[in-house]
Amino acid sequence: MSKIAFDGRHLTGEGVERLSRKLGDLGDIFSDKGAHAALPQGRLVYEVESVLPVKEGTEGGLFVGMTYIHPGKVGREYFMTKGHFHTIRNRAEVYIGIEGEGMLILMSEDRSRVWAEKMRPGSIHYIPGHTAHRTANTGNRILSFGAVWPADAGHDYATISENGFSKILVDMDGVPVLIDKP
Ligand code: PAN
Ligand code: ZN
Repeated sequence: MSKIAFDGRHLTGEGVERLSRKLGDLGDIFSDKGAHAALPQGRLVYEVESVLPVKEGTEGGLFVGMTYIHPGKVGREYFMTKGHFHTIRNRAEVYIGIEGEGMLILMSEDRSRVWAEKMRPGSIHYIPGHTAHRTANTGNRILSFGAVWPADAGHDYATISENGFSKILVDMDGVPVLIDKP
């Protein structure tokens, strides 16, 4: 029997690592700096639970994780993850929508193309290599999804922290729309 399970709310079992990201940790990702500064910096934006059955960097190994993004907005921009490229750029990943509604936002390595896929319970998303990825909660309850990625992929957050994505996802009269970064 598997030692790890998803009980509908959380990953349970041995060796589950947890991290949380609050508004105060995410000052560089939201474009409306004034709106960001006006919100409580301790507010929880998302949590990640992961299971790393092999050592980070193991070629051929896989990691599995769950992400839970709370509903909310910073200005017109939805609560979202930091986003990253994989350090080994050709490493792909799979996301599976579990609960709530959101958008997976993807950007090509040369920044020329940004596109989005709708996430909902049961949706399956293949994130190709060389593609930055982040997720936004566009609904009014928690968005949760599962992820599986290669153990040697690594996370390059710096490139996104410095330049962001070339488009941002904003609420336009209740509809999520990708627009050029202001
Ligand atoms: C996911 C992400 C998770 C949180 O497991 O790490 O959704 O997003 P950030 O890592 O961008 O904060 C994944 O893509 N792993 O590779
Ligand atoms: Zn990833």
